[in-house]
Amino acid sequence: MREPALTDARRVAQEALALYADDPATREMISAYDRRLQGPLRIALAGMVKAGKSTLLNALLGEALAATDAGECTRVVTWYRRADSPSITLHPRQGPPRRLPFQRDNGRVVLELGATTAEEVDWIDVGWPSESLRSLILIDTPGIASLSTDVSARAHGFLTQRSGASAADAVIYLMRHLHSSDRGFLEAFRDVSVGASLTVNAVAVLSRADEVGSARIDSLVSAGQVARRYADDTELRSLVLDVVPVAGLLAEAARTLRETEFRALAEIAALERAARENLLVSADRFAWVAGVTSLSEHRRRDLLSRFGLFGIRLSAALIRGGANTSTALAEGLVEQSGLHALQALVRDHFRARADTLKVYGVLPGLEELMRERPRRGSDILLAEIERIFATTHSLRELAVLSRTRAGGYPLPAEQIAEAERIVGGAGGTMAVRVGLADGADAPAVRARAEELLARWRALAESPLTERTAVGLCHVVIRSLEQVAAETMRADSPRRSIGRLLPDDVVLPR
Ligand SMILES: Nc1nc2c(ncn2[C@@H]2O[C@H](COP(=O)(O)OP(=O)(O)OP(=O)(O)O)[C@@H](O)[C@H]2O)c(=O)[nH]1
Ligand SMILES: [Mg+2]
Repeated sequence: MREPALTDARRVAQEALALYADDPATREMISAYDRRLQGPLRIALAGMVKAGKSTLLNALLGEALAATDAGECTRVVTWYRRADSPSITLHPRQGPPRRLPFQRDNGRVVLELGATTAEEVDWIDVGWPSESLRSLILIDTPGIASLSTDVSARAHGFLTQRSGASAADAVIYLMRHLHSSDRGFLEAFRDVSVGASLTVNAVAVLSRADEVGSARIDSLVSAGQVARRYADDTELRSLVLDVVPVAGLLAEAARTLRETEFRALAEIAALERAARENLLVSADRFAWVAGVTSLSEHRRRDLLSRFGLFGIRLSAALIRGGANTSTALAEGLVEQSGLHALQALVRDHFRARADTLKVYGVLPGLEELMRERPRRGSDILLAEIERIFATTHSLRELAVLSRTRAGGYPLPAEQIAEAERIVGGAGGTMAVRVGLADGADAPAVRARAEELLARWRALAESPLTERTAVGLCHVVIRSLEQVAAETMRADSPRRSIGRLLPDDVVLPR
């Protein structure tokens, strides 16, 4: 099922191209918007310096491609998109784009900027033959240190650009602790995203989660508690849809685990308990103490940089618990890293709404462009954009969701929570929308939808309901009607009922 608004938005773009046929500069901008509508969803990874963005990008890709730590290329906005063969293009701030030579160092792409400095680069486009990029473009951004530095300002500028044709459709925001700069950044992003505020395209990651509990084996449990506290924080709730803890380093190492690494970790796991615990007391000790294993200091340091002390401890525990192949260990580590939870958020909140998010991002940009350059016929297209926003249900759902998160409706908390779920705030499957377990059968979902419909219709008609809340009720009612109609179509009990929105893309795994 295609999102009808996407077809409408593409038609507006085509008509705008015809309208500005004699103005190449405007046409180029409109074409860029049209490419954004046609292309895969663009997800940017953002956050402060060294939050773990590039590491997490690699974990999502399943390949250690993006450079981490030092180097000029960590200071440039870099796009990773699918291509049949590797190609890297540098887009300078001034002058035409040019192909870049590159080398791989231990898998990672090392870009050779030559005489060009990061400051002179607008962005870098990496085309890579990766299946994980079939449905997504991942955008790595430089760390935001303080807005006074040029690099930070550029990362900030990229992420908060006003409905630009090259903007991201959604953001994964990494934070190690909730810092005031994080709030400032998220607010800026919310304020500029697509005309109205749009919290619904941002999720937060409590990153480097293994470090929360000083690499103790229960670190991720502590990180989970911190993330839940953040997720309930009223201010943060209005900025991001959810907060999940992720140990990106662990996920990256697990998804690129080598057989030799598995054997080294298995050797550590097989040590007698006292010797093992003694070796794993601290990273320094692990690197320095010789003679306990057959591993050279160099190999031990390699393991530390790939897995972290926590990753080594956890691997030993998993191997001792029965993960006796590299595949089993990799699966166990990915599960523990929190990557799956993040992938589920990306699936439910971003991919399931990919078309809607693109339209929500692009139309205000086209609108602004035509308002700045009015000519005969542009008012008709502007009216069409207004009509699309007013009548497209999925766009209205996003607007409602963003407003409920910001506390914008005069209704009790339980009703707000229910409304959020019904418009897709907890994910797009119909069972989840009506508050049942994912996978519930069609008759149960229909019965529950009918029950909720009766309740929300009564609320909409009650003289006690405030006017602003009535608007919310109508959107909720329409969503429930769609759920009920869809369950009618799913007449066979074996046919699973899916999402209200398209979901034909494969998650990076
Ligand atoms: N322990 C631990 N270290 C991590 C994790 N993720 C990243 N790191 C380390 O943190 C450092 C920075 O990681 P990057 O992925 O380069 O961080 P970044 O946010 O891309 O950094 P900039 O682009 O320079 O802002 C590296 O040394 C990583 O190995 C993690 O989950 N756990
Ligand atoms: Mg980086």
